[in-house]
Amino acid sequence: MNTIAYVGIGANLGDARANVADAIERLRRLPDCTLLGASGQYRTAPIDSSGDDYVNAVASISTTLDAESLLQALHGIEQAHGRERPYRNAPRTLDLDLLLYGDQQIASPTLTVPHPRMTERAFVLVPLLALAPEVVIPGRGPARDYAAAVADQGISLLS
Ligand code: PH2
Ligand code: MG
Ligand code: MG
Repeated sequence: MNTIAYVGIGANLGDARANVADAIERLRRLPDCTLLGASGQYRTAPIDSSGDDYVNAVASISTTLDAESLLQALHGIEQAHGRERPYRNAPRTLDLDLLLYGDQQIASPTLTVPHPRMTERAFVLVPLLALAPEVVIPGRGPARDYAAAVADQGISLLS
């Protein structure tokens, strides 16, 4: 069965724009996945994090992978970019977060979907709504209902 999943993409180390673009290409080539779309790239101020401004985007895929397998595939792409985790929310070459997996709500030791903080973050909501204005967050309702509350967070579309 095919499930539509949304992936949050972030980078603020190295050539962040190139890393985000490469991540989207790797998602396109991922086995058992079809890339449906990707937002533009946004420059965003770090939230609960340090270092340079981030580059963020969101991609949508259709996949036959289950959520845990998709998460492993996302970690593989992070590893290909030399992702290191010296401490929580450290600057990173590439971060891929599984935001939404169909209409499922998942709370396992390794995975929480919908992503628990996605409704509080413009760097997720703004690209997500650009890509999928009607998207509904399981258990929380339309994503657009949360946009006003994050309007004060710094974010700008890169050309
Ligand atoms: N990711 C975080 C923490 N803070 N801030 C921005 N602007 N963009 C991110 O992708 C980001 C963050 C944890 O993954
Ligand atoms: Mg993240
Ligand atoms: Mg992550």
